[in-house]
Amino acid sequence: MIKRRKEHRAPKPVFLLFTFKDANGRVMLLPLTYLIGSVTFILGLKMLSHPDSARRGNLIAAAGMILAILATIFLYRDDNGNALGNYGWIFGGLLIGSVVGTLAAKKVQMTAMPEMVSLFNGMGGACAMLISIVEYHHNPAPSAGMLTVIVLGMIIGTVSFSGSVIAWGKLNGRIKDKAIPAGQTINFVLLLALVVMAIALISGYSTQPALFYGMLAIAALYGVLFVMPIGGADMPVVISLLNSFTGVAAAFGGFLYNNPVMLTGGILVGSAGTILTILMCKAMNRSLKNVLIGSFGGQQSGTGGATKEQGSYREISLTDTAVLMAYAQKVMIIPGYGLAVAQAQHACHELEKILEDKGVEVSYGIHPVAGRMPGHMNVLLAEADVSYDKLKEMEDANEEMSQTSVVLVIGANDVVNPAAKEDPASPIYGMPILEVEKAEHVIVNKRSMKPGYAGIENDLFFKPRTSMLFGDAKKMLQDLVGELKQV
Ligand code: TAP
Repeated sequence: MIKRRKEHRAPKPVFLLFTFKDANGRVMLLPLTYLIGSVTFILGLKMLSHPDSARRGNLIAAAGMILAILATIFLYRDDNGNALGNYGWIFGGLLIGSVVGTLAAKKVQMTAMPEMVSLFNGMGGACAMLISIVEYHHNPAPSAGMLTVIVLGMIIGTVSFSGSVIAWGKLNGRIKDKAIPAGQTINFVLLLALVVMAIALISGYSTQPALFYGMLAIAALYGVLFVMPIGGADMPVVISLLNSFTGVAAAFGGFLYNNPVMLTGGILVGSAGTILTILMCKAMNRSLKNVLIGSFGGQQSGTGGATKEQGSYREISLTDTAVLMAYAQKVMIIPGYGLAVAQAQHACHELEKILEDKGVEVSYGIHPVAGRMPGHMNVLLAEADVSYDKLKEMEDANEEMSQTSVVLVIGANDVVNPAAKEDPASPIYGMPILEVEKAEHVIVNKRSMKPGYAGIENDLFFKPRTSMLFGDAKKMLQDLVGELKQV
């Protein structure tokens, strides 16, 4: 039987929750573990910003969270001194969640990581939604402040849940991009309805539960319609935005339960997600305003084929590539999604080492949205032990481009497409790119002339300094290393 709390305690100011002694001067362990949880979460987040420390940071933050969860389960006491109880339900849920999460994370391919992140993020939104529903029913006469927190947590959590599920479906191809006729107007009307209904409920104008559940349904619909038309190169922005929504919704949960670790975690996820959203917007040249009203370029993702007559392209052999690189002074490697698909990161590191043995200076030009998730290329190359110092951010890489003898583009397409600078009609126009065409020689490795994620053809392949080296990235790199051993 699930025990229910009959009465809700009045919310206390959050800063009081870190008080470590009770009225009798006894040390209270629970706030102490919350402080440890919060500190480890902040430390972990900080460590995630560098590939060398990221794995450790993740483990430290996870350990702190486990401590906070276990402490809540065993040390929490309500105002009447009662423990949480319901241990069967709690540990049943924990067990199922842990098994499903562990299996999913172990099984997932690197290329499917964004989908999984999106789905897990949606689960966070669903939790925030459920917390709000439960607390709505546990509080027969909530104050306006508490109702505001419940309603906001419910709306934001629900939008994040339904939006993330749609994003997950779109990333794995189950749901196609769909333009919604008058979508912006519909979204605006839905938002307006949510605001009016929230005011009616919070002000006490109406106390009907139907109003609460009506808002929940509208928020779910808004999440679907908000993400549905977004496609192509704009997807990462939406995912990080939904991530920040989940963080904010969780922070509202922290307010409800006077739980500082939930509040800290929620605020950190919310603010980190917002910062990432802004950075992504900048990297993809989308304004945040457009993101918020669900009005993106909405390009078809990876479905189109080359349509415009471009003229001819030049092919280069593996042997010529090896010679060109062996005698180059400076080589810059531009990794893209294809490198991840081919799992060619180790072969790429081999190429770097053999070139350096021949006295060639090697670096990597990293575009912020290369691949399919933020930091994708950094993670991939770190996995192959490529030194972090060799990775150049886009701006620095572009500065060096004109002094680079050979640029080797491996499985990258959109992030080196000059249409972003040159063609105002292009859907990716305005997106900053790696300006590889400024290098002395550009060699592009991919399997065919097919477009990349944005579904548009690439003028770079037809430029006079560009040569195409067709083939799977891993096989090409292994063969190239073999050739270089002969040079
Ligand atoms: P893409 O533009 O997607 O191009 C990847 C290229 O790799 C394709 O043209 C493909 O051509 C080639 N390829 C695939 N498998 C290969 C293999 N085994 N060996 C060699 N080449 C292979 O990638 P990008 O330049 O990295 O750009 C990323 C795109 O994804 C951007 O549009 C970005 O906005 C979008 N996006 C990014 C993110 C984040 S946060 N990074 C998330 C979602 C979407 P072939 O088929 O001819 O081989």
